[in-house]
Formats: sequence, structure tokens, C-alpha cells
Amino acid sequence: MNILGSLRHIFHRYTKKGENSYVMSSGNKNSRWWKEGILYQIYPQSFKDSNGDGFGDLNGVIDKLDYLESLGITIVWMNPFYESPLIDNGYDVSDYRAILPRFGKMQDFEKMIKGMHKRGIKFVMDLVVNHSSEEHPWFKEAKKSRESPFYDYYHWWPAENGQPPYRHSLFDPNGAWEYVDTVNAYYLHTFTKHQPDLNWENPKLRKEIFDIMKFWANKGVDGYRLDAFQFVSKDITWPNFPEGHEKEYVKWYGMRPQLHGYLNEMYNEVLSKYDVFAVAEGTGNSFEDAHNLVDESRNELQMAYHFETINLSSTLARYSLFDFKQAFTKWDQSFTEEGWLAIFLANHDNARLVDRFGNPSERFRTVSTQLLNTFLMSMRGTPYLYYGDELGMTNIDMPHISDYDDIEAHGRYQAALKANADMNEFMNTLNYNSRENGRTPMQWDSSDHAGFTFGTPWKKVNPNYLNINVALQKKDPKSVLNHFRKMTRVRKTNLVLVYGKYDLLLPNHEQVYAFTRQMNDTKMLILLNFSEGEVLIELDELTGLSSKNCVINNYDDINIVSGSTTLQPYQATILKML
Ligand code: TEU
Repeated sequence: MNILGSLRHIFHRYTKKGENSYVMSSGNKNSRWWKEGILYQIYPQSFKDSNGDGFGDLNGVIDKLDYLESLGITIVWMNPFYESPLIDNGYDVSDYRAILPRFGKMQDFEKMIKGMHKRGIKFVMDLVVNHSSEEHPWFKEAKKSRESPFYDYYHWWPAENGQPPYRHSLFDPNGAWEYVDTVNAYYLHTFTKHQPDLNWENPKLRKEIFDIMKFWANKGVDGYRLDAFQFVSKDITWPNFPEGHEKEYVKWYGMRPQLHGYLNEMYNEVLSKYDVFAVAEGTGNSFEDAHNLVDESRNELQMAYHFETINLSSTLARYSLFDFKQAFTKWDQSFTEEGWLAIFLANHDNARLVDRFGNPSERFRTVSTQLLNTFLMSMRGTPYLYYGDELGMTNIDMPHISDYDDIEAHGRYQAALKANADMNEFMNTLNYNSRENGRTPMQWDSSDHAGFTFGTPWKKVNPNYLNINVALQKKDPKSVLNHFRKMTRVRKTNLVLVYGKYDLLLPNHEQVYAFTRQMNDTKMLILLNFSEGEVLIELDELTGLSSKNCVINNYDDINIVSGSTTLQPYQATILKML
């Protein structure tokens, strides 16, 4: 950034500062509002339907602004609501400057973001620019002729060169090339064939994207979540990749060196000019890759999220707490000096938090969800919390392939058939880990369709809404919801949980995750019993502490006797040591 640019940047920071009371609150030169924020992800199509068409919309979110404020969250990231044929639920954009009418109008968006800002909540847009929809005018033009100015907005393999070198598609069992006869060429699609990959090597395309980002920044958005971004740059010499390479997908398809140049450009053109942050989906292959994306000195992105921890629970086999602790610890250790990460265990691409990392049984659902929410909000990194997890919403049972709407599920099913897989086993796994589990309508109350819609919901509501819903939990001081609200308060009033040094205790313990966070003369001890049994632990750190030191606890009490305590099933507590 030049001097003028940095002055503008500083000016902007300070003019916007007043809107958010905790900006720069730690007084540390590395402090940022997006580090101190608590992010809540809204899947708009399932959050709240205001007009009875069964599909969530922006006016529905407006109706729930006070609810969002009551949660204590400070940033909302919303999945795409752009114009789209909805082949991949909005991750196939046909107009980056328009809102799909089913979601609402531009005025609704403006009202929504204003309502958020008024409540001290920032807004993050999902930017889906690894690919567009095949319905985007750029692609419609591109496929008319090789002479079209839009042809080079996409990646093509001319058919006169023979068959294209195999490229693996994440969603299409037939691979990532699709033939178009009007241009006698194949186009590349990392996801479905309805999502052609944009050609980032073309400077004209990059300029278009930066203009789109400015368009939304000028509408007040405070951040961008860059969808599938590690894949945007391709090796356009199109070498052959060895057979089976796709098992190491990111290694072969991710983090091409040109990517950093493009991100520098994005930073100079857009990110440095507004008080915004950008978070990348994916961090490449190593800590070094991750640092190269987010370290401030690089002037690229501000945050990223890796998949190592969330992937621990992607199969039916129970994850080991040891691996879980190791993974979180090593990522933390690698980010003590520079760089910043998101902390998350759920999102719209995964099944429900409590099913994967907690215990969804009637007996332990509440406490185990409380434990996970305590954990997510006591780590270094910005917590990303997914709608419904503040209630302990669970997976929905979908035993048959016909129960699924999601194009990814159908792609996986076809791939399993093709590979002659055991289809019973496949369906059991899909039922457990399908991302559609995490997309059922929000459970507001005990009325029809959980109060999500007065029409017919696009997706069946989980029948357990009669027991798990906002209205019930509001009234119950021990609910997941009220604990969540307490925990957001604890996080916001204890910056040690944001910035403090993290130290793992009891590293080999198989049931308990214990660690401390320390900053200057403040220190917290976090104790989490990840098991359904009582567990006795002994820790020097407990000496001299009593239940009076608890800043949060999902049980009424904790009995500490000379350096030891027995944690109850899924007990989660934070004790102030200093
Ligand atoms: O996901 C990118 C991605 O890499 C996916 O393979 C993801 O890991 C998978 O969906 C997990 O089930 C992003 C979005 O988050 C996802 O919802 C979209 O479907 C995808 O991009 C295509 O835009």
C-alpha cells in the first residue's frame, strides 16, 4: 500500500470504529475486530421464511435480528443468496450483483445489513468465484464462440488436441471436463458440470471480481468468505497427473504459486481500501501454505480455515480425543506469532456438531453441545458457530437416497455405485455424514414446521423440533441456548480467551481436554470432559481454586479438593486462575 493508501486505511478504521465497541479494545497493535469477533453462520434458505414459500429469506433474517443480538454474536456470515439456478444451493452464481428473488430484494439486503450494524453485528458475504453458474451471462457468451471476449473467462481444452488430461471433479464422478460442441472444446469444472471454473489467470476476469467485491463493500459488507479459494489458480500447461493423484487432492489442485500474486492484487485493489477482512476456505498443504495466505506482512488474506480437525469425524468411526487435541494444539502452536485462523467444528458442508463431536442421545445432548460451544469459544482464533448449534440441533434420519436433495450426495452415490461399493454401508455413512443433515430448517418453536415457515418447507424439519427449539430453550436457564449466550459474554469480556497463550495440559488423557490461556496477568483454566463417565483429574493448576473461580460451568458445581476434581459427564468449565 502506498502512503496515501495507508492514510486512507487508517482514516477508514477510525471512522468506522465507533460502530463496534470492542474494536481495538485490547490495545495491542495486533488486535483486530475480526479477531475479537464471534461469528455465526446463517444458511439463509433454512433460517426463517417470512412469506410462506417454504424457503428462508432476508426478511426472515430481519425478523430475527433481535434474536441474533441476544446470542451475543458479533459477525454474521451468510451463505450465498445471489441470483442462481440453485443447482448447488446458491454456490452456482448467475449474477454476482443481484439477489435471488426468493431471498428478497436489494432493499431487503440493505435493511438487513443496516439492522445488523445497528446492533454491533458485522456482515460477511460468501464470495463464490472459483466458478460461476453455467447460467451466468459470461458463460453463456463464452460458449457461443472461441472469438467471444468471454471465452477466456473460463478454462477450455480445444477438442482438436484430443482428449483432455484427466482432471478430477469433487462432485462429478465423470471427471472435471465437459464438452461443448459450439466451440468444439471442453470446459473445466471442479464441482458439478453446472459450475464452470473461472479463469483467474485472465487479468480481465480478476478485475471483474474485484469490482464485484467493491460493489458489496460499498453496500457495507465487512468481510468475504472466499469459497474453494485454494483452487482458483490452475496449471494451464495442463500436464498429465499420475493415476490416483486425486487422493491427495489439495496437493495436485490447490495452492498454485500464482495464487499469491492474485491475492496481493485483491488486497491492493479491495481489501486494503475498506475496513474488511477475507477468510479463505482451505489452507493448502502445510502450515507454511497457511501462513503464506494469512500473515499480515504478506498483504493477502486475514484469516483461513483448515479442515484437519473437522475431518476427524467424517467417518462413522469415533474420533480419538487424543488426535483432536493434537490437531488443535499443533495448529495453535504454529500460529503463536503471526497469522490468524478460524476455529470451527461445523458448517453447511458437514453434518451436525453434536452428532459428530458430541453425544446426541437424549441424556447427553445438552451437556455435550454446551461443552463443544465452550471449547469453540475458548480457543485462540475466531470462533465460527453454525446456526442451530446454539440449540443442539441434531442430524435428521435420511436412510434412502431418495431422501436427499443435495447434488453432492447424489454425486457420491453415483461414484459409490461405479466403484461397486457396499451400498448399505455407503448409505449408513451418508446418513451420518451428509452435509444435508446440517441444512434442515431452524427450529424456532413448537408450532407447525418449527415456526420456520407457514408454508411447506423446502426441506423437512427435524421431527425432534418439539423438544429442541428456541422458544423452549429461552425459558430454561440450563438450556444449550442460555449457556451459549453466557459463553459469548465470557468470550467478549475476557480477551485472554481471544489472544492469550494456549498451553495444553494432560496431553495423553483420553477423556479430558484441559488447557490454560494466559495473557499478561490474567490466566484461565479450561476443563472439558469429552466422555459420558465421571473422570477424576489431578492438576497443579487446580490448587487453591474453588467453584467460586468458575466463569462458566455447564453443571451447578465443581468440587475441587486439594488439586483434584471429579468432572461430570461432558462437564465443561472455565476457571479464572489469575
Ligand atoms: O466447498 C468447497 C469444497 O471443497 C467442498 O468439497 C467441500 O469440502 C464439500 O462440499 C464438503 O461436503 C464449497 C462450499 O462450501 C460448498 O458448499 C459448495 O458446494 C462448493 O464450494 C462448491 O461451490
